Amino acid sequence: MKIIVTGGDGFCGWPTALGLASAGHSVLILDNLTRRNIDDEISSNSITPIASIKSRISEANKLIGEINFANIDVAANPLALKEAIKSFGPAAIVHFAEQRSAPYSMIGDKERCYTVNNNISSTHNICSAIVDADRSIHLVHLGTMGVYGYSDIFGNIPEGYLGVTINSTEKSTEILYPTNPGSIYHLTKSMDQLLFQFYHKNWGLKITDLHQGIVWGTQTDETIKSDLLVNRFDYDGIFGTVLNRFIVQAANEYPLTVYGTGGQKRAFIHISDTARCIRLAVENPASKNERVRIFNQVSEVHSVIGLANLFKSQFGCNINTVENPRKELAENDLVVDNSGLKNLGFSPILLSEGLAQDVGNIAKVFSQNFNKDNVLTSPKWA
Ligand code: USQ
Repeated sequence: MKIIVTGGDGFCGWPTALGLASAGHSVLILDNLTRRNIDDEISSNSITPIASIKSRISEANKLIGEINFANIDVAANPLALKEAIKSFGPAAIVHFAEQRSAPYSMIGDKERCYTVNNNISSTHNICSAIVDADRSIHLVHLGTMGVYGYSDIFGNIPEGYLGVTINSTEKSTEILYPTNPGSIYHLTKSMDQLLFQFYHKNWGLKITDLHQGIVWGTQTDETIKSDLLVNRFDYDGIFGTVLNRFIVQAANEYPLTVYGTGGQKRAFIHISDTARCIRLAVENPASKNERVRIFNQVSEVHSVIGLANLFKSQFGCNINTVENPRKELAENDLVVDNSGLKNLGFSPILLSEGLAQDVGNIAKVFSQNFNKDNVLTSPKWA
């Protein structure tokens, strides 16, 4: 199958693109390399040294499969996007081309505007281009669990749609789950959902929206094959996510940074499972008449303090409880339905299996790139 991966140079996009190529698909990555530029802007670095896109692509064609690249800004250049879609002729487009950091989106006016303009335009430009290019293209979008908020106010989190009974008619129906974003970034993913609903209603676009939890780990079966294919691994206070930060902190004997009480429960998924789930969604497309298909792309739920205590007992780490820079519930319960992807064959990697190995790898190979000045750099939500 021919597949376009927008944002295919990023943390989730790159291993996904490799996974699809390895499975025999022909992949075209569209990316403007903005994530690399943001590293310079915020004086941060991936702890793993990532190769240039040119080296990545050339090595991937030698070792993995058919994979090409075009430097296109999907948000700013809708004409180039449409031309690329028309000339490549994909059966599916996997859309990662969004600014994905909640803290980055809360730094200030410039970052709020960039996140909204970039994320909403990229999603809209892709939907609009599909209408003109070929309406049979299946769009697979990487959404986030954060669109739901993280409370149990409506019970367990369903897959996108909430069953309700209308007071005035006493009729039961399902509505798009009421969003409760906790950052400008999460707000853009909530807004994406309305774009999908409209493009599906009006033009019948086939869309799968994957509400993913927090990704951990860094390497997949493909990225591990060569230094030139290695995935990025963020640990800073802006792009590093909690479990990966704990992995890097443990490897560098840095006290684990628990925000607030650590009572926040979140859903997690390993990076290899991100790539596998996207492949499952692509190879089992939503049908034309189905509503926008929404799956929760998650493996397991942990509290932040639970993770910190696990690391403490396994690796003897110290825990540093710091003031929470975010406005979020101090504690929450979270139970998530992930039956959609499981019904397609998803069998999650759980934390205990890969954890020690990941910590060991980082400790051995990449520790010299750790800069402790980049750890407590989150902006405040206030
Ligand atoms: N946290 C800590 N210590 C840290 C870092 C974070 O206690 O050093 C806490 C935060 O306060 C928060 C939780 O850990 O309660 C998760 O924070 P995070 O930075 O790991 O994740 P988040 O900002 O929610 O965003 C990440 C990705 C985003 C994705 C989202 C999935 O950056 O792209 O959509 O995870 S989810 O969280 O399920 O919405």
